[in-house]
Amino acid sequence: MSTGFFGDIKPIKYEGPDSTNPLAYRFYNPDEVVAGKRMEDHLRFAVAYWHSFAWPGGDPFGGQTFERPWFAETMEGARLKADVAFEMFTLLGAPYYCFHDADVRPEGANFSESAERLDEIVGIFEKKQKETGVKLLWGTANLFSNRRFMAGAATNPDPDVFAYAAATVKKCLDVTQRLKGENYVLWGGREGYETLLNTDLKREREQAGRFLSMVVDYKHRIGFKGAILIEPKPQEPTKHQYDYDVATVYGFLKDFGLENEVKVNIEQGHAILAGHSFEHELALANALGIFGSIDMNRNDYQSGWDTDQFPNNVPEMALAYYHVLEGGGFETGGTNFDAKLRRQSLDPQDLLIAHIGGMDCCARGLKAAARMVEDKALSGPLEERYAGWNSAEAKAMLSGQRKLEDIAERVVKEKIEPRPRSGRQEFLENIVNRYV
Ligand code: XUL
Ligand code: CO
Repeated sequence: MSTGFFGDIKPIKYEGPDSTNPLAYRFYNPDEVVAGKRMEDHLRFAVAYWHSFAWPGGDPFGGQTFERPWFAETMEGARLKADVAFEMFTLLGAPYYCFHDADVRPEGANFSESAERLDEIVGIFEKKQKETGVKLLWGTANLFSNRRFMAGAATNPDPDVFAYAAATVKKCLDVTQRLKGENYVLWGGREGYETLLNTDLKREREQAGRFLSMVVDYKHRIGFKGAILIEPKPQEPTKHQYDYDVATVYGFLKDFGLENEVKVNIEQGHAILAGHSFEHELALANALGIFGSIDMNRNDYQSGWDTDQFPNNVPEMALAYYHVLEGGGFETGGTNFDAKLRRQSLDPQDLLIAHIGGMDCCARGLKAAARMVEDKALSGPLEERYAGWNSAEAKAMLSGQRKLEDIAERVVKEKIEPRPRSGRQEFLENIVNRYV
């Protein structure tokens, strides 16, 4: 039985690029085959429970703007929220969703009560997943909203907080497994510091390493098949976060011997906050062999914080999916809309329209990316640029067969004078623009 929250709306359908219906897909056509795979199977869209159903519309200067019938922090509210959430997943035809423990159940009086409440809601999710076919892309623990985590979770100076965080992650991993979640995400929202004056960096880093090692160990012991993903972010809410960007996370994983165990969930807005582009983070994760999943959204380029807007820039999406495809596409990962409405977008329909626009934009990006891959539009010129390295002598330099003095001798003997070649940036930019 419908909750009536979205009114009399039929499931959103693909109507093609010429449709002017705001409640239809113009580019996302789940069954359309792109580069040998259905679009739905490429993109693996997920709706984020927190932004769409738990966030009240507040900002630093004002509180709740959204009025939702489930906003009272009660179990009754949590059950209604679950009903509406699955209604929306179904209306959109979104194959996946993601959630934190705190998004789906009200906090209990103690750890055990919170856990019991989570179990009850997870029981509801289990039933609804079966009924609707919607699946869990990833589960995660909220280790940043409650005041107990104000000085960090795993990196807290208080070992009781470390313990509470460990118990929480164990619980969340258990329910993620129960719901057949395909990944488990750790975003270290408060794993960082406000000031170095009260922070022992070395100690906190060791704590984070121990914590993650225990999570990986537990995952194997319960036979969780999904991937463990770290989501990098450089700052906000803390002044400095330890999982700064993909490169920093990789160094951390190497240090604790976890580089083959943990991958990354890369978010567009976090990449921008770190002073990178989204495609930089994706390309680097591919190069390091730790690409896992993406949190899709958009940051306002004029404001220096994480605005979590819905994506609407097709050329950017095209380059993002280009790297996803070049890396072989998603395995357990997918496209999670870690995006929220603007706080003036009050209507239930706004939730649908935002996701429709985001999904269409990703679909256009994917299609452009697939054609670029197929035509070797960028990989062709790239191969050509590095072709010099195919010679026997060049290979010998890289494989350790030459010493510095051998190379120096050859430069003199063969009178080597490098001749610079154009990097052809504008030529390549024009190629990309032909595809979008
Ligand atoms: C915060 C953020 C989180 C994570 C999950 O910036 O991206 O929502 O995706 O904890
Ligand atoms: Co995110």
